Amino acid sequence: MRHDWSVEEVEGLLAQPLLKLVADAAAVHRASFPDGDIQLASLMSIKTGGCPEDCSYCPQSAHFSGTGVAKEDLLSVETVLEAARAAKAAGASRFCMGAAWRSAPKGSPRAEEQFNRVCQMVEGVRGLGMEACATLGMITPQQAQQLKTAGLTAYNHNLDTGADYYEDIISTRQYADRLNTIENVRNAGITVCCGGIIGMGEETVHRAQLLATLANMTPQPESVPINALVAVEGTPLADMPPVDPLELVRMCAAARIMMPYARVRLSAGRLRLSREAQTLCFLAGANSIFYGEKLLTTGNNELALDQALLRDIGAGDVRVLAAA
Ligand code: SAM
Ligand code: DTB
Ligand code: SF4
Repeated sequence: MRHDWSVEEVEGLLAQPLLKLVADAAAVHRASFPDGDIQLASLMSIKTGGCPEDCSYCPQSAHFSGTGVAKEDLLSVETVLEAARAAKAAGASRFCMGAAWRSAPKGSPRAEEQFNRVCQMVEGVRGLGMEACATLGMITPQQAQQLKTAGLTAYNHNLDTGADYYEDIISTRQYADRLNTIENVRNAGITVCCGGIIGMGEETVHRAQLLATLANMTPQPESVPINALVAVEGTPLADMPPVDPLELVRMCAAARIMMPYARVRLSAGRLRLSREAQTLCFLAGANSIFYGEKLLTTGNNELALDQALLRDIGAGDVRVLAAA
């Protein structure tokens, strides 16, 4: 495992002939994940819309009107646990909870109640025997510790793109803010889930910067979500052309080669991929998906179709899928 990737080197990796890139990635994948299982992670928006950040890709930002996403309150613990039980019954092993916050609530009695409620959700999900992940925006070292105490398995905080393209996408926070929260998560002993998005108009060099930043972290993130932009009407990126699925294959392959032991998650944008394109991503080293018919506010692949695909390629826990 290396932590000294240069951006030029990663650009070279991404530009390799596709079949060589995929073959190299598949070899790394087989060596570090001999079982070849695919993790099923279920995602739920526990607090939707009205976010003060201006991330250009996001339908939940309060800066963009007309995305069709209304601001809602934090859900109740019971509503979330009901969804977690259903996700478990369908075969998911990880339950991820997302909130449209700039930072996790703190500093007032109402904020404390909300944060404690999230901790109760985490405890409840762990009580079901599932892994629990949360993505709540920026968190302090103390909040990270509280989440750890509640049993949180992983915290998701994406870098989204390369440092040089970041300010083209988000103006309300800086790359350094992201890195700071990731450090707080790491120091609390929670595993790090950190990845990005392609298809936002970035160049290959920005993708290479993102991958180099992730792989050069010590330790590397335990999960790396690779998202393809879901272009939502009303957001500044609404008119971006869809990414070529083969670009996603390249990102998965490079992530796998650079981060041999990470769960590389084929994340948003999977709805647009054929079964064959998804299979190529799995061959290239992706070994986790968001499983469930909704991401946060947009749609995701049908459960029955995912179950059929996993059966047909012989991945996933067939007994769990058969029972679902
Ligand atoms: N507000 C928190 C934050 O930004 O960290 C947590 C929720 S936020 C929706 C989680 C991640 O979802 C973002 O960092 C981004 O990578 C991804 N995301 C959001 N909207 C997306 C879109 N339209 N297409 C692809 N990925 C998206
Ligand atoms: C991640 O990397 N992708 C997920 C999860 N982590 C939180 C979110 C995707 C959101 C897609 C747009 C939506 O449904 O709102
Ligand atoms: Fe808010 Fe997260 Fe959406 Fe950015 S990505 S606007 S921080 S919910």
